[in-house]
Amino acid sequence: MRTAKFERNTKETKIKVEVNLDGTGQYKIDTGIGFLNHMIEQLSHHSLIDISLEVQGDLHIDFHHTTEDCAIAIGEAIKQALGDKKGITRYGHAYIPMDETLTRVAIDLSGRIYPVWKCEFNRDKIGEMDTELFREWFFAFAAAVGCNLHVENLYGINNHHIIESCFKGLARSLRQAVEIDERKKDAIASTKGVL
Ligand SMILES: [Mn+2]
Repeated sequence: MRTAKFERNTKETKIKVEVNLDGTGQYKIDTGIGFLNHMIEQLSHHSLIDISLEVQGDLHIDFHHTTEDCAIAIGEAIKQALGDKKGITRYGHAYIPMDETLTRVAIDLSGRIYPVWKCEFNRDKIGEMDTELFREWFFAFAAAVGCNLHVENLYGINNHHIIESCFKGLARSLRQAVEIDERKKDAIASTKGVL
């Protein structure tokens, strides 16, 4: 089993996270932000990566530090669990419809950091969560994992659907990308020999 535990403590947030890449999508998520919990639960459920996440953040200031630091911690844990990345499929992509909304996500676990974010919201908040923070979450996640991550909402009306389809798209993309390729399980998926 490819697992990792990661702890991150700053004056802004205290975070404990555990992941199992070879899980079944079991989760226990407590960020202190209801809507963010809902999104990270989607990530676990649809990626089949078990995630346990406990966060004490400075929510009395705003949700920024907690949102960004959660993404850093989950990303770090996934990177650790991937180890030398031997045998992984490396690439993944997904088109996720949610009623009127369609979102495309593509990922390359290349070790290089390049987030592309093409999503717009026409509401400032979903639940208590500021919509501008989702971009921060995806950028921080891509940087921590070390990946190219392209997220584009192709069309959509409902802001809850738009962002939920982004998290589900990341989940399904990750599920493919971290999967061990049985035909190449002892090799690194790069002609360079390193990821
Ligand atoms: Mn929902």
